[in-house]
Amino acid sequence: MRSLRTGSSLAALVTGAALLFTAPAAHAADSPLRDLAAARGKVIGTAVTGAKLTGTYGDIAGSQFSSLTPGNAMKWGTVEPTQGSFNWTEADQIVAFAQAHNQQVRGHTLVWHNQNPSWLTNGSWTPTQLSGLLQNHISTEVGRYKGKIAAWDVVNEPFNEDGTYRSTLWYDNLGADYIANALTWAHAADPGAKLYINDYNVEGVGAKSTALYNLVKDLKSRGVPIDGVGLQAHLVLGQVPATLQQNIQRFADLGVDVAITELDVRMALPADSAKLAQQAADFKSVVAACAAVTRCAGVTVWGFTDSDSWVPSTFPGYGAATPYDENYAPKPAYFGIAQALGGTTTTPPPPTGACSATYSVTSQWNTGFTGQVTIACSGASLSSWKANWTFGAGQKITQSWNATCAQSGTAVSCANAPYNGSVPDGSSVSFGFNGSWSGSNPVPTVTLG
Ligand code: G2I
Repeated sequence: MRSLRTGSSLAALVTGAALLFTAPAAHAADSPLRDLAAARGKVIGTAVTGAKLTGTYGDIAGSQFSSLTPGNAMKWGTVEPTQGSFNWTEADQIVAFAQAHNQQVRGHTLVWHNQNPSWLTNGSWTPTQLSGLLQNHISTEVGRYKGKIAAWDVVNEPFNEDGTYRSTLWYDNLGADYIANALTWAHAADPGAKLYINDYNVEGVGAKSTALYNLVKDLKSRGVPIDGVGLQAHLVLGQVPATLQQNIQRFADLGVDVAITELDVRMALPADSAKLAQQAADFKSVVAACAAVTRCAGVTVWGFTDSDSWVPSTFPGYGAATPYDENYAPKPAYFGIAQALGGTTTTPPPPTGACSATYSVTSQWNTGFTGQVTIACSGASLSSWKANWTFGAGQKITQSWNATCAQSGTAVSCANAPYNGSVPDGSSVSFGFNGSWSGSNPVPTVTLG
């Protein structure tokens, strides 16, 4: 029973699962990732979308991670869409959520060539004006969150692949010193925040990471406030650079912190068990490389669920790049991270000879929510089904689809629709519902009958 009980600590956060026929070993992680990371003095973070921070997404973001990075909410184009007119709504929301969950915030990002407001990119500015705009932007944003941001990605993606400076609005008009100035202005606005330069394809030793290394060395020798480098780590399956740990170590030896800031590992779709196992090994080796170097502060994943990842829209045909699947079930990659942080649990074997039901809250608002139950069979099959559960906090089903649901008091029973009673071996069916809630909306355990 021990494995089932320890499994429930994670499962209760994520899903309610019930098994018919044979119970598989439910080797979910024994501790949340954030506790495993904290025990090693590391931070484990995720990029988030503010509007999604409710229901199961909010539960996982708040319980598994010790740091949040706003995926888009703090970018210049988001916070100042019209010159002088600010929208801090999503950024404030994420910072408040983080504080409520005792999490750090990684501010992202102040100086970049993407996602700038059109008034800025379409304007024609003298270098002096542009420099003034940048200083004002940094002072305003860093000042607003003074004391609330652990680390800022001050400058994002300044280099080309060959290690030369990228031609941008900033470099072309202000020269390379836009970087030193941005760091200096950020430090003035919040002397307590750690200030980073962040880039991609700088994970292994190479021309681009060496350019970053030389820049940091130069900045330090000039007394410019630079605390760390962010290695984004948008990786391709099976391609973790062999020199990752060595590269982290050389920055540490230079006297700066290192963070893995945007880890994901994309694969050609569809995913299969071999690819997911390779992905677990990749996540594990990246986290292990950070864990091995004292000055590596931690690892942030760029979205924790495949339903909230930039990959599929940017790389058509690729995806499944994060540690949780689209239904918020932890993937082998989740367990790879846990293992690298000293967790002792292993990847759960797929259920054998069983059909199981998994409940998740896919969205939630002030009085209502949408839920989904997926019934999956492996080594077994069903020709009809009923999913039953008890609502523990007064929730009421108001509408359902792909099943006929009845509620009597707290007891809910949903029977298959005429067209989806059959669940062959190796397949799954899902149904959805809307419900009302107040106070809390805990995830129930579903039994099949
Ligand atoms: O591109 C991946 C990341 C590379 N490093 C810097 C990160 O800031 C960057 O994040 C991504 C976001 O995850 C995406 O969500 O940056 C993209 C833009 O370069 C973001 O994509 C944008 C879409 O392009 C917009 O169409 C969309 O309106 O996200 C916006 C908000 O969903």
